[in-house]
Amino acid sequence: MHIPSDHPRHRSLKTRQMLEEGVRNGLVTPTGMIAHGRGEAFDYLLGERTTEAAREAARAAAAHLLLASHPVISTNGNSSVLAPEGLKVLSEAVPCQVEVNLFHHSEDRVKRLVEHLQGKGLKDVLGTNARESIPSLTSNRALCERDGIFTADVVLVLLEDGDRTQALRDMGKTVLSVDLNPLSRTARTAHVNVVDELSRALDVIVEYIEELKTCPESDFHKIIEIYDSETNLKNAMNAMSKHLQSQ
Ligand code: PTJ
Repeated sequence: MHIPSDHPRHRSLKTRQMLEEGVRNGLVTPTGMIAHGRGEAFDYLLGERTTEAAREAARAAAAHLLLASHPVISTNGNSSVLAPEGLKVLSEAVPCQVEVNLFHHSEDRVKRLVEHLQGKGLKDVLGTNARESIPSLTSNRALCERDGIFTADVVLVLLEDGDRTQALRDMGKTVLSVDLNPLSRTARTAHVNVVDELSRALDVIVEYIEELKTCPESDFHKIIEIYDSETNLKNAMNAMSKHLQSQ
């Protein structure tokens, strides 16, 4: 369907179209549409902009990624279809691996997503050799690659509300996440959660990666030390509340 470029919700409608196509191509799970609707609602509350709180979280996430010895970006159906360019730029900027990890898991879908990302120019995409399992998780999200998420020291989790973040933390890993919902289990459990729309969040993290690369490593430690996740999530909720009151 043609979406006029002057439509006030052009971007949002195009994004929905991408997800719809993703479902048709077997990349996105049908419930990915529901997850996206939840995200859109929170983005509306935010005013569809990157807040100061999100920038602060993105800076802390960048510092963690630069200090990591084995960072991995975990991507699912929605994030792989919504932001392949962002994933490519970030994975090259750090640099780090990208691993396809699915809740609604099937080998066929993992393979399709790995090929989709490779087609977008990503090089080091894992997921098809998921023979390890994250302890204490009963869902298929536990499946991961030995040379990827299983042995990573820092994992960036994109768009999920569940129990994997706690399980990854229990394995001693640092968990970073992007989730527009500041109340989600993932957002509240991660060491750093960026409350922002995925593509915007990846852009800002990359911006900070490039900026911090010119700084001494001691600066990364300082950024991480002063970062307080609970306060950041409260600031994100305050930004939503202020935006609502300004309407
Ligand atoms: O591809 P699969 O099988 O791994 O499934 C992926 C989905 C996304 C369907 C699955 O992880 C899921 O059901 O997710 P949840 O539990 O609905 O959580 C998704 C979270 O991401 C919610 O808290 C949403 O607010 C948030 N979200 C959705 N879209 C965006 C987003 N956050 C940032 N940017 C978005 N575009």
